[in-house]
Amino acid sequence: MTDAEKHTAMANAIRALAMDAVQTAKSGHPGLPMGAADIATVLFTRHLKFDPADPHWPDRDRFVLSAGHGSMLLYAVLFLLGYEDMTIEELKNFRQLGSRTPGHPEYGHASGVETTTGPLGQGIATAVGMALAERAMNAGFADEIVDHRTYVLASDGDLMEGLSQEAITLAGHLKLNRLIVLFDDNRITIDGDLALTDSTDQIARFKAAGWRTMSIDGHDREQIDAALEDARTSAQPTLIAARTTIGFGAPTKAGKSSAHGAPLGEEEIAGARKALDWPHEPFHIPADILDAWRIAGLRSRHARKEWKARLEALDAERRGEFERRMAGDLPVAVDGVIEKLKRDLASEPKTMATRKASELALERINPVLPEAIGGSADLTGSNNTRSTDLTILNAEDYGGRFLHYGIREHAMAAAMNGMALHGGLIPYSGTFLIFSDYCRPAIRLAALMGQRVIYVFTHDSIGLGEDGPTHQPVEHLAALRAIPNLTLYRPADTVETAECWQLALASRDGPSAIAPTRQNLDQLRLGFDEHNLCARGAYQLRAASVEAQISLFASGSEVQIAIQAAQRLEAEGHPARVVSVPSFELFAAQSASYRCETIGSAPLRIGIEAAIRQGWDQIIGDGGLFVGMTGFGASAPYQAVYEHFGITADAVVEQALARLSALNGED
Ligand SMILES: Cc1ncc(C[n+]2csc(CCOP(=O)(O)OP(=O)(O)O)c2C)c(N)n1
Repeated sequence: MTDAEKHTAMANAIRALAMDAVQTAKSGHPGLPMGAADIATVLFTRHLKFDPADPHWPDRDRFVLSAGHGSMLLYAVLFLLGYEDMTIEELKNFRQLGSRTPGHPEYGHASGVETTTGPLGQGIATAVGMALAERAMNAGFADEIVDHRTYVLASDGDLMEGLSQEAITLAGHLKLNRLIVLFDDNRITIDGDLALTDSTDQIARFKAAGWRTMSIDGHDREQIDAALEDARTSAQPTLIAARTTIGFGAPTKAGKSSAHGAPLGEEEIAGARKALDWPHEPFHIPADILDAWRIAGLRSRHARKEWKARLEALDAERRGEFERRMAGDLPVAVDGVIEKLKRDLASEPKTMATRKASELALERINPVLPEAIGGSADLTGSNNTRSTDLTILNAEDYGGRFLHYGIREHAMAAAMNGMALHGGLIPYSGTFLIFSDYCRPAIRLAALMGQRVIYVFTHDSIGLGEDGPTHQPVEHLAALRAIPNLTLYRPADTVETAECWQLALASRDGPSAIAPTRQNLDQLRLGFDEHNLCARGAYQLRAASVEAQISLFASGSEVQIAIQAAQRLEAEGHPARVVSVPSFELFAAQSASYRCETIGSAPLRIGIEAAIRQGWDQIIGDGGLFVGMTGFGASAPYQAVYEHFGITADAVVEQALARLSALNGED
């Protein structure tokens, strides 16, 4: 076999596995794997650095299939290269329950799947975070330990999504020259020819964002090889626009949208087998072709062994630090600084906005947590996410630890996913809570992938005041609470804020969102308690003098309203207790007995939160009284807005008394 014939056979192995797996599953996307098979073959057999025997090797190159619908491309390649957990059985079980081969690649299902993709645009933006993490870790540990690249395969759909614009401009600005995007330039989307919907000159677009660009024939192995070689020497991130034919080899469907997302059908597959000169049975790869792939899978074994020797040669402290960070273990000092902060706050209580309290916590945390990379989407001074010790991370200094993401909330959230997935870093960053909507698809993926990403969503309610209803979140707390595996914190004061930070950092298996206020709040927790009371999600902050008639539940800035209301109700002869609820999710995870005890048995339960009621019924019940928002806010100084919407201690007392009378059958 000539080299050219060998390449073609290896690429055809991908094509055959993809069309057969999709046909067997009776669903899936054969078009992209068949079209991009030549690109993948050259990339994985000649350029990508990885070792199937050690899929988590920290210095491996990362490969992100941004066009996640083409998952069979990745699964086929992983099988062919010899990743142990990607067996031929898994390919036969494509898209079946419990398989390692779900419809779209899902992080944690099979080794070699670096991130979950499927929502177009997410992969390329996540990869920006991976490429950034590589540079940040390189700045700390040098070339001998951290020296790899991030490759992306992106489709027309990826590049049409708005998120990709945020991502490519961020990568260009940061000069992430180890990011290489292979664009599967097939000019077909589901609805038909790309000309239906888009006229963008992608080369000009990427150039304008500071990328190096190339255009090649995506079926010419020499051109693919040369472009990838060239990209390695670039001082900028690289776009390789590779013109391909979707469904390459399919006799009537190649080049058409009909190849995109449905089984080709028996007849078409038979025709493709002929056209590709692939006479083999479904799922059968001839030994010589499989051997060629397996040999390619061994390509970087030596490099990995050399890397391991270099790691072992490091002094014990440095090596230990690298291994600790990659394992995601926190330094022991973190708990100590939080405890010290709580002691300081007990001896000198502070009235301040919880966004400021968050900064206070970061001032203590960041010096002992070198893996924390902070940031903000152009609201640094408002989000209070930059502690004084953090220098700027930019193209001139990847060793900085604070990133100005610009007004790119969505890419910020996606890049944080990439950093967390890369390992060695704990990304946190801020914007206004209202703009969590702009981050939401990436937050959802962080939750789905179980990544430790921390969002600081300040300006958490109508309490932000004058900016008005466009900036005042009302449904956002409920919307974030609806995302499984995301923990939302709404701390009530300085002490709770410190505790919420401690919990967010310790949460290794999922993202956290902290929602601090713009406005000042009194410190409510005055004594020192070594326990993290927020860890239980809700706890009694104020007891009633005798058996409570009323239980008041509140989060964040409304806890102080609850306390004032409880004091007045007590004064009027109605014993009232207050429960602070910093996190619904953590409370829901407590034992039934703790939840029962915390909810209590007072005949009247009142929830207070400057947001919509949704979600509160699980605490206050259907018959509970809710003091909050039912619509959008208003622009005015915050005290006036609270007054206007009736979220005050007076209003709570008035409603409580009215409800008590009704409960007691009085008029
Ligand atoms: C955010 C998002 N919107 C819509 C979809 C559904 N979808 C899957 S693939 C695709 C577009 C297909 O075109 P292209 O990206 O060029 O892929 P190709 O046809 O080349 O495989 C769409 C709209 C999606 N996966 N993600």
